[in-house]
Amino acid sequence: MEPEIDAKGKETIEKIYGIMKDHERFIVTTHYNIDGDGLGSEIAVYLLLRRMGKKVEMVNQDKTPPLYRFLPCTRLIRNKPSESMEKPDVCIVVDCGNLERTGETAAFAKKSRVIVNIDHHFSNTGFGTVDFIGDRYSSTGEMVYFLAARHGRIQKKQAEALYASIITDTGKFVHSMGPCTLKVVQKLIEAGADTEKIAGKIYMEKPLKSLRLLSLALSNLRCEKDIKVCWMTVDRRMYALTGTDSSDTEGFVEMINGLRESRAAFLIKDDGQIRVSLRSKGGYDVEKVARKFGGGGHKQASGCRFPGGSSLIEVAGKLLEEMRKQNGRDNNSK
Ligand SMILES: [Mn+2]
Repeated sequence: MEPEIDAKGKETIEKIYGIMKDHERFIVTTHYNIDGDGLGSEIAVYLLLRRMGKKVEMVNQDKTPPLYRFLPCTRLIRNKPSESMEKPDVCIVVDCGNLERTGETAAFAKKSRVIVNIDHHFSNTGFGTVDFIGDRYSSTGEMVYFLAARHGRIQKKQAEALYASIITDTGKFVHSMGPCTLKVVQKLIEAGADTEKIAGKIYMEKPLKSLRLLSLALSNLRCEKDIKVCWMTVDRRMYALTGTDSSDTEGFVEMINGLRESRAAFLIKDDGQIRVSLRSKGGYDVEKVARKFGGGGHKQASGCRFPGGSSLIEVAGKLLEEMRKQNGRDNNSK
């Protein structure tokens, strides 16, 4: 059974594929704070353009997190385009709700003649010349699958990049599962994706120091029983004591959201910059909470930032206040 896409999606894929055929020089990019979905989607689009014989560069503001460096072609990613690519014909932006999410790469995107925006964030601003936006998809990777499949058989490397997109953006197939997510996964496996290798690289190679960091963070785990929100903080002292950085907090917030006592959870990280990751089991809309503070994401997984130097307890207080309001609204509407 072929995974199906709605008529509008099909039409958009045709338009994007046409743009790819009709132009020569491309930049592909994703958001800062790179995650598995953004990166996997970016690599799959890059490989597609290469197969089509196009000139293409991957350009990201942020460095690829070490965790994902096993994915194909990550060594080719640049932090700015080469001179000849500063004004590309087309910039393809994946997994970004708005163009600002690409950080410094936005300047090059703006110099391109055409911007193609492929994304599954509900709040996407439609910043592209062509927009393929669909919040029924688990991940941007799932959307890119349809574009890649338009060209013919999916390559093994593309399949592996896209599998990394889907497994990470669904929290290992726990949330955000769309109506054809598993059909797409089936196609990726048929194309040769080594699912055990990918899951193993992403989830089974945690360094010991990250558990030492977790043990420090857990010492200040708090549970707001009245609204069923659990949260904790990781500060600079903890990073220094364990020789870790924010990439070692992978999985922490999911872990506390997994508590029976929580309907939603957040983690506040302070390494000079203050970043918050929020997760929900569905009862809270954490995208709304993050958006209130200039961030965004999805209903069940989102993030935002606060000015460096803010008190972490005050940050928690602000987040909890928003969540209390939401909890109150839900109770009133019942
Ligand atoms: Mn995504």
